[in-house]
Amino acid sequence: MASKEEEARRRHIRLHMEGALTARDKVGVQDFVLLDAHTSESAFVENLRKRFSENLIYTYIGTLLVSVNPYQELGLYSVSQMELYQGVNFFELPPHVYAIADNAYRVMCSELNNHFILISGESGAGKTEASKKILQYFAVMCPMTESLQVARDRLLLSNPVLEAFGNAKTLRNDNSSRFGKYMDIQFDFQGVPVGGHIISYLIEKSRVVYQNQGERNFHIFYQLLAGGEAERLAYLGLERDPQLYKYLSQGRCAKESSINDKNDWQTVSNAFSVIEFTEADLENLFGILASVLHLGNVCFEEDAQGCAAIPDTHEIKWIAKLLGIYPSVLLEALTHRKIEAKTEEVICPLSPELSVYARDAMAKAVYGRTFTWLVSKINSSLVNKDFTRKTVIGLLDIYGFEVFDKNGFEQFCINYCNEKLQQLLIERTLKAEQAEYEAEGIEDEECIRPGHATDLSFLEKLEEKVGKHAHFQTRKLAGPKGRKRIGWMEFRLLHYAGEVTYCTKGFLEKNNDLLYRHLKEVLCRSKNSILRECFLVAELENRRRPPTVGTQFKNSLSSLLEILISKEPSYIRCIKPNERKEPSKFDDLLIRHQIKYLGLMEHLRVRRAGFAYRRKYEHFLQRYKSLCPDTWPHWRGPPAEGVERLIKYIGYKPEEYKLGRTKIFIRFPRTLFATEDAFEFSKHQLVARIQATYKGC
Ligand code: AOV
Ligand code: MG
Repeated sequence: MASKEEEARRRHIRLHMEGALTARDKVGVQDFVLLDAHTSESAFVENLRKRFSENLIYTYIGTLLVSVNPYQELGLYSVSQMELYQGVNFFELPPHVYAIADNAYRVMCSELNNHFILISGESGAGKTEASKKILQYFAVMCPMTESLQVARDRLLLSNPVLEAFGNAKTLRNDNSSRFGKYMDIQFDFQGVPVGGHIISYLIEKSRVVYQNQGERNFHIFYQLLAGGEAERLAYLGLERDPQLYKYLSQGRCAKESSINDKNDWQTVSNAFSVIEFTEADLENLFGILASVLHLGNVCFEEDAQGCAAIPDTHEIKWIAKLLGIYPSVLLEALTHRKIEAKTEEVICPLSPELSVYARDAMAKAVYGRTFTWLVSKINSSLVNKDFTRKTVIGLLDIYGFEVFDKNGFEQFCINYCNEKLQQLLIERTLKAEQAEYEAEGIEDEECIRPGHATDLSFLEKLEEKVGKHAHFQTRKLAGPKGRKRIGWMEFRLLHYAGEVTYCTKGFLEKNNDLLYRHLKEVLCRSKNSILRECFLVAELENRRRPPTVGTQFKNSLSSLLEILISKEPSYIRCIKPNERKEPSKFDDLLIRHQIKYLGLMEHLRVRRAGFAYRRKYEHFLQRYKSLCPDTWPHWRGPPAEGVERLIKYIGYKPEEYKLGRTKIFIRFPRTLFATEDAFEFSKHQLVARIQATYKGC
């Protein structure tokens, strides 16, 4: 870095440190560990509020980052900001999501291990935005070769494509992730990003056919209609107006002022070309989207025998054309069901209600599997076979905990997933703390015991209960006096993030996710090459029932936890400041509730009880060796001894630190701040100042 920039950086750091120590009354403290010893929840909220009102949305608890969604652009994410955070220790600059990214990256490079960054918080709290900022940080700041620029661009552009197909406007968030996403960013041994891999979790298929009032279908449908070229729409048989499509208009907010579908279409189209989608791929893909829209407009009537009939076959013809199937075959499959008797197949007509069910099941299956296809298509463009020795940083951005007036199977799965991740975090932070002290030979005198983690083993109870009671959806539970009573078809769960009452209507159906065999056969024979990859004939030959959606989801989450457990964690906890998606509005109650269920007070206590900061001897010595004549300019002996000599010289008191096997543990941040402060001054002033600092104490 040029010396001028270095100077500016140091000035920034100084200002900040002074700020951290003196101006806390105005802007709060940047690390909750710096608050007074017995911090109450109110003091915690107050600190967040002070910072939020100064547009300081980030605060640490040690190395965990708390982020409050500002709902406005604050100019925090420029390249010059990224440069500022490169290679800087946590406490040297104001908290930032870039510091988390940079720290994981540097540890990965020096220790050649794998990492993950877990971003959690409720719907609309800012998880997806944080994950995008982290990805951008790596894309801009990591070393790059010309040949790998394409890999980098594909990594970045996978985001708008997946968001278009997997995000939607909900009541909680205008860009709500309706699928879970785990993305590994792969680096070679020099720290160059060379490729990636994405795993998606349970896309909310039901949204394709039904949206609540005030919500929309997946963005891509509206983008295609708003931005698609006129010839493309004509080829697909589509009109521009989303109100014409039943699957797009039930939520009565197809046109949403905060969303620019036309612009987003441009971004997505550009991303498609960088991720190597051919024109044929796109034709097939949009053919599928259009056929879903046509399918939604297929209406059924009851004939004289009470069976379903399709009076207007206009839409059927479009679907048949776009999917490369015979209209008559599709028409029969939507209105009849094949039942296999011992030796023969019997074709039974469906009632209009069952035909609607079959139609919606087809739309959901087609969209859901196409989404999976899309993820694997992106993955194949992110594969880089030329690099074998890779380390990864995984980014986990999953749908946040959500509670609506009516909560169904989708909320049950989403909230279950959040529960699992919460449990992981609590166990990992508490246990990791304990394990590190043990590994470093440091006695744990205070209150950190892994037993605390089991306080949150609520999930096992939930699994036990739900698993054993096959008919739990019909349980009639009466709520205690004064609380909302639980209806006949409802059950209530006490989640870590609050109580949720679930309505079991549709649970079984969604869990079984049945697509009639007749329709499956039609889709297997489709000439649309994406569908042919999604619906394999082999599936028809397999007579065994596929596992339920719930079971599949549970299994995929178990594998996710295994992936995470093998990696070094970093945590970002996102907080939603208000329910109205408004800037500068700090809703105390709402925030207090999140602090509670995110376990932030617990986390702070653990951090406080232990040692706020820890550094490897080599790193500590490298940074501060200029503070002691014995270690400056070179220390030839073991780093641990060098550090001991150094801290004796500058006058650390015994209660301020502990020396482990490979690291120094510093109990109070102020010790580190003072050391860092000292580091700022010239050599001449140095000794006098340090001695004064510590003698005066
Ligand atoms: P989520 O991922 O946590 O919700 P998002 O990351 O989509 O939430 O954030 C919701 C909205 O808040 C974004 O669309 C932005 O308008 C705004 N926002 C979030 N973070 C920032 C930020 N750092 N700066 C400015 N605006 C921000 V969900 O996917 O619904 O669980 O399922
Ligand atoms: Mg999201």
